Amino acid sequence: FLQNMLRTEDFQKGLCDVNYIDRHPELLVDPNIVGDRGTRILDYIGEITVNGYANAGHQAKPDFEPAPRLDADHLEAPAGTRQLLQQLGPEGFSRWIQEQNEVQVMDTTYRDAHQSLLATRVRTHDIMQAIHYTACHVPNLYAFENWGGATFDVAYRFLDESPWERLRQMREAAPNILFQMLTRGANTVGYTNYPENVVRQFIDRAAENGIDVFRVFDCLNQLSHMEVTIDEVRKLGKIAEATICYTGDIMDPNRQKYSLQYYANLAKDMERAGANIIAIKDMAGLLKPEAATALVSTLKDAVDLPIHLHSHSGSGTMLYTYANAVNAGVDIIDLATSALSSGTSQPSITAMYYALQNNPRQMNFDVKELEKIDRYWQAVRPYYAGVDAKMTYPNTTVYEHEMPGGQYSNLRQQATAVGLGDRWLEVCEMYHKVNMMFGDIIKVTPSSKVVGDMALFMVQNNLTEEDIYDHGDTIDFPLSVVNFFDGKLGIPYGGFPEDLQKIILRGREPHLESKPADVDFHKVVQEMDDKEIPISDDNISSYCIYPKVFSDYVRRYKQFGDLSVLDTPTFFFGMNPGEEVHVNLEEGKMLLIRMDNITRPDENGDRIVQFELNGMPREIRVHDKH
Ligand code: 3PY
Ligand code: ZN
Repeated sequence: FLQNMLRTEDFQKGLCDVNYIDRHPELLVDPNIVGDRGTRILDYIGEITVNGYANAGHQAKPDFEPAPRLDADHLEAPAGTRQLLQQLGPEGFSRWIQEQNEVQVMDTTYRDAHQSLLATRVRTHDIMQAIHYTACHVPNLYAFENWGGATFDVAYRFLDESPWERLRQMREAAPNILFQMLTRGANTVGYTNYPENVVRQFIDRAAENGIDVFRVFDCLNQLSHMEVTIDEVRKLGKIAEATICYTGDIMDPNRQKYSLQYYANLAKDMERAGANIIAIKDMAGLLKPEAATALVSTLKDAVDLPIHLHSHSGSGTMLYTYANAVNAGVDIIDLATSALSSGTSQPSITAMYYALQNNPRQMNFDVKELEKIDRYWQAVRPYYAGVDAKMTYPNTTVYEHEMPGGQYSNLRQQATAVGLGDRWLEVCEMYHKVNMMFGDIIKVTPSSKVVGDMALFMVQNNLTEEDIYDHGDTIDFPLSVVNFFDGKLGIPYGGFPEDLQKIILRGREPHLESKPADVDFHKVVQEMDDKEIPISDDNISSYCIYPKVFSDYVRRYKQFGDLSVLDTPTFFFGMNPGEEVHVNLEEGKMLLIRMDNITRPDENGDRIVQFELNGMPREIRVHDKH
């Protein structure tokens, strides 16, 4: 290192200030650390460069604007809500929230915002460039929503990352602010009901790795499916935020299945079941401004717990809804950095800041810092253009179809994939019809998927509602629909529509839910060992929830090593000839990778990708699949 340093021009000119190393990352390069990790990373870059991400074919890496650096390396995060929770305990902390005049804000940038806009693809690498700075400069945030929901399986499935490792890294960088996760009750972060001991073990691991607040919901608002999680969270001394999923319109006299009274009763039941906070989860963004006033006031009267509002901006009316909720006394609201806000995501944190200016409950943030953080995300969002639905304009048809923010772009992609791109409007209309045929159900993962599957199926096969009733006995319905009517997700409020249930189950009795039996963890460990999967408590949990997805991740990890160290453009696009990238393997261990050339395919279709790795020539052979 010293020899390298003595040779630099800056050093010879005496320019050795505190940013010296930042300007000269190549000084940390040591040819002796290249070894196996370096080779495996080259294997990955070679593969992506030749065959593209997810084998989609080669794509030259676009010329991205560099993201501004959010430098807070020299700062220590000041005490925040996490320390308060440690001092006060869950009950005391829950009272503290209610005593605050200022509305509290949860920042969803690291979870729901990108789940709703960018197919959940935001990588640890990009989060880690922002989180410490945010924790230092916006320390009075109530919480980060940064884990759970779809981030768990997407990390393994599409990003070659461990969600546990992401959580640990975030915890280290932001020790002062509460971390909140989204868990689907008995489905945890999966799509089916898991055995009780799997649910409990998963919650234990999440808490151990850094989660403080568990937002638990059930896709049919069935409290019995949330009780195990609430119980486990309370045992661990963490915060249980029980969730009411909001659907329909409480102000519409023709939609009174889910009435104000229904929501108030549910909140009271949740309080009795041990909830510390009640969340209103408006996953589709259906809560209109006047309805927000009525719902928040009613829930504040119904229970003696903080009320936390979560919504999505699809319709474009959400700042007004949030402002009404704030004026009605809501305790916490969910917002996201502007560049990842609006559309199917949450409203913008800075827009809300100004919307509440001169309101006595305005939050006390340094808005200039929030804007600076946002400039970073403005630069990062284009990395994900391939999955970005760019749904940023208001779309009020959401009041008709009621599709959750996170589902809209996904289902649209699915529709396009099966050739229904130009019939999207019909799919949306059918989604609404199917919901009504199913008896007007709560639609959120995974019940929303059932409605989506049925809507796609009907449009694809040109089936009308009458066709289903007239000759449904000859139709092979999607498996998720059959399982739903079998009671595998539970029983919807008000029960199943019996006629349709008979048709879909071909006249047989529904199996109705039977609780899955506990797994034998010894057997699980044996099975993992047989497959040469490393054993750890976190890995056991991942394997129980996602056996195949997790096994595939382990296989790729063995092939390519830890890919979370790569910058995002390189991860998705590989490298262009002549380009150079730095990869920080760990503190003080850096790879300097230069890509020189790619040869034409030989007679076997193989190409040679020529690199320099820390100054040493390296060649990687890659089969061109295209
Ligand atoms: C999830 O379950 O992942 C959701 O975000 C539901 O809204
Ligand atoms: Zn959401």
